[in-house]
Amino acid sequence: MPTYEGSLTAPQGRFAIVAGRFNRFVVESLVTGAMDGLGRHGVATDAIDLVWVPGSFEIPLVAQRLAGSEKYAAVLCLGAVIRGDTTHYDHVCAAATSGIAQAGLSTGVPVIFGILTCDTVEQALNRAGVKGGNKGFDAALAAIEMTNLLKQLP
Ligand code: INI
Repeated sequence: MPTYEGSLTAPQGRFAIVAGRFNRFVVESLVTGAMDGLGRHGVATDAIDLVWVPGSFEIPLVAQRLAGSEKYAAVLCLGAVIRGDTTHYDHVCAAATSGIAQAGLSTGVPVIFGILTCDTVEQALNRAGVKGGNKGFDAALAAIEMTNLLKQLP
């Protein structure tokens, strides 16, 4: 039975990180984790471009532009949406989630969802390197794996 699974060996090409500045103290740790994950798997620092946008809502537009530019093997989207007193959280989460999925589907380039959607700041920090791993690091591995997988598929 032919079975396909992307390796974690650094592929050729450049990687882009699109990071939402909102809750920057959390997102900076995600960016550090993503750089660490890419670097530990053989991606050179000068093969990574970092783009900051105001918040998670703005990530899909830039991710789609970069993914469609034919300059990047994959695009990593990093942000932190933390619930407040209103329904704003739900709208930002919905737009970011569907927009990021759409950016990948419309371009055929892996566009990785590394956005934390949390009820509390503590939950977010725990997923940005404090207790529960680092979702930026995880996003880096997903980007490498998906890039390699798409190259292998018939
Ligand atoms: N953006 C985030 O990335 N995280 C949040 O928690 C957040 N909250 O809660 O408001 C947030 N809002 C800003 C939004 O992403 C846009 O930048 C803004 O609405 C301008 O379009």
